[in-house]
Amino acid sequence: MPLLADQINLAPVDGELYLLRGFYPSDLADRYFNLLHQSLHWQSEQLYIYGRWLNVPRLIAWYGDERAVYRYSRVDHTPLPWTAELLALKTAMEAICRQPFNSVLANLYRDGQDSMGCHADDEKELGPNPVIASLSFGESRLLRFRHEQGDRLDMELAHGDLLIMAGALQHHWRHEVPKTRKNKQARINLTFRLIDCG
Ligand SMILES: O=C(O)CCC(=O)C(=O)O
Ligand SMILES: [Mn+2]
Repeated sequence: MPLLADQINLAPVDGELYLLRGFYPSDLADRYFNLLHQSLHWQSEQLYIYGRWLNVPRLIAWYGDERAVYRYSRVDHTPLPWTAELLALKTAMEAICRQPFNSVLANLYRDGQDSMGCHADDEKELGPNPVIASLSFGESRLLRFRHEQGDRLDMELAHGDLLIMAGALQHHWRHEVPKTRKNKQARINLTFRLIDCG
């Protein structure tokens, strides 16, 4: 059964992808962008990839329930306690997705040289078919999906947009935010997740 019956599923095969453009109108999205930009505990991070520690090309911050520790690339990510704004956004995401979330990864892309490599959100603590609610604030950036058979799906995520990934998407599609030579200002993306704390 589709997660959002009143939305078109944009994934042509093997998963569910719903894009709600302007979910937050621009004045409210401006407020969220400014609050999050100023108040989140942005950190640069190193990941162990192909036998080397590399700097991640963006800033990140993890927030969530105390027990919702998320492990990837050999690093345990212990969440900071929810802020008032993140809690308000989480509640809104839970209402639209009709399921709880217990953590959020915040990404800050400072300019067009900040990026996220191709990956699937398929860590086992997210469960087999995770629902992930992804909010974008600030500058627009391209999110590119790549199907295992070669199909490509590009979407420009803009200020206030909400993207929901669900169903089998993470098994068959990977996604990335490529670097760009275009002049880009800062963008914040929040991905709300439900982590199985065991
Ligand atoms: O910045 C985005 O739109 C994507 C973020 C993402 O894929 C992630 O946090 O796992
Ligand atoms: Mn992702």
